[in-house]
Amino acid sequence: MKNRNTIIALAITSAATMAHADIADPGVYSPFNNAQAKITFIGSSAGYTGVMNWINPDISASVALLNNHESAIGDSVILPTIFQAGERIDFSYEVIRGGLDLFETSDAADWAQFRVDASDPANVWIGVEDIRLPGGDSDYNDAVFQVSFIQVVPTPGSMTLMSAGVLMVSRRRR
Ligand SMILES: [Ca+2]
Ligand SMILES: [Ca+2]
Repeated sequence: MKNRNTIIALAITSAATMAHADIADPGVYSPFNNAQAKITFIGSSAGYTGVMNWINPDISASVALLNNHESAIGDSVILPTIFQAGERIDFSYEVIRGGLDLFETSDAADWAQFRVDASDPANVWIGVEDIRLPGGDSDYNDAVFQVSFIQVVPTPGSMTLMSAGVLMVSRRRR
């Protein structure tokens, strides 16, 4: 419990720091080839309820990932796609209870709702302001997520399955 409180405090401090940044493109980019992206819920201090979605360009649709009031801190989702270095990932945040709204990192008109800290490109933080500016209080802690990139073996699906099999075998031996 102490750890969780520390994480929330860090999330809120970090988001507050980010609030002073200028409006910038909140796009997240893979720093690696053959990377998986894991989205982790860091914390929330908000009255409204919202859902973080991944905008999947392959199907032009949003995929719900995490909820700022229902997800537990540390809950994570791995996106079902392998990203190449420099490939952009966009998200949307939909407020589903409170001041209903939808914010997309792919829409410049919504960029002010997001603050991104990519100082560690393999562990990017996204803070959301869930009330459309200038109405919102710009605390950017209404929902905070981390996007972690993990390099995977650069092989076709069969090889990935094989390596997974090897991993299972080695675990059984223990
Ligand atoms: Ca706010
Ligand atoms: Ca807040």
